[in-house]
Amino acid sequence: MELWFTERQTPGVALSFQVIRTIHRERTRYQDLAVLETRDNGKVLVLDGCVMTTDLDEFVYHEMIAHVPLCTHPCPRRVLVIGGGDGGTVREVLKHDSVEAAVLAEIDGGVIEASRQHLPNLSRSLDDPRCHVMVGDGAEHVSSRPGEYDVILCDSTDPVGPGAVLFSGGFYRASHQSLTGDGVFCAQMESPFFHGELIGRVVRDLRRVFPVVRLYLAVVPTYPGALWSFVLASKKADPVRDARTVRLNTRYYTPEVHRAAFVLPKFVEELVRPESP
Ligand code: AG3
Repeated sequence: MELWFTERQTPGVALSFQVIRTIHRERTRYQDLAVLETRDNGKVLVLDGCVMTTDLDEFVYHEMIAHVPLCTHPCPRRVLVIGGGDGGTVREVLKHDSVEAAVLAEIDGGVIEASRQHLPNLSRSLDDPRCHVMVGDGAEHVSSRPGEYDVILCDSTDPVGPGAVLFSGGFYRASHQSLTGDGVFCAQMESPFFHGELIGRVVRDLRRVFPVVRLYLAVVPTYPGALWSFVLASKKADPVRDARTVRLNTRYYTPEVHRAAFVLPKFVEELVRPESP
């Protein structure tokens, strides 16, 4: 008998994985959490029925959410990761020698625990002496830490449930204040195919706060739409013109991919085009 897990990505689109076994399942304080062993994607972390990461393609997302902003900043020393309790983003952040501290602010301690137990490839980084794990509200954390971080990475879930506040104008203003003078902010921003309006709204909100705001893309086959977006907002450096070439052990990210990721297909470019006055 075959067992399948299906994510209903939209009311009319679904993606299914053949499941070998359920490794872990719990109701955390915040959400329904599952770690599945699948036939073709290896281990899959699922929160509230949504695929967060799979062994097969996690490197794309984690490398792109970390290295694009970290190579944009002239010298990132203090980095905050909001969400990201699986540890994949921190793992990539720590590949940068300049980084002295990677602070993880994850609201759901259950995600950190389950990842430590079942997803060591992602979570090992959380034991690095440069990593400081904090179970708590990332939005609250930035509001109380002015001028503290060089880079803030928002590795959130979809804009529903506990992650919704991380897509709000108030959070972007607080993040701006929590950054140093040449700080860089970056957030995962869903798929242009299904979240075009959200992308447009967030880019407009960020442009009210940051002088440089740009969207970039990567292909994550297990996320809705597969074409995934990230938004980068910066106080000074431009992510294309000023990107540093850093020698990194990666599988997706290269300096060429960094530049190419900012080349937007026309329908995506139209989502973020500033309205003419
Ligand atoms: N965070 C973004 C996952 C969004 C996927 N959405 C969905 N499957 N509906 C991933 C966290 C990985 N560290």
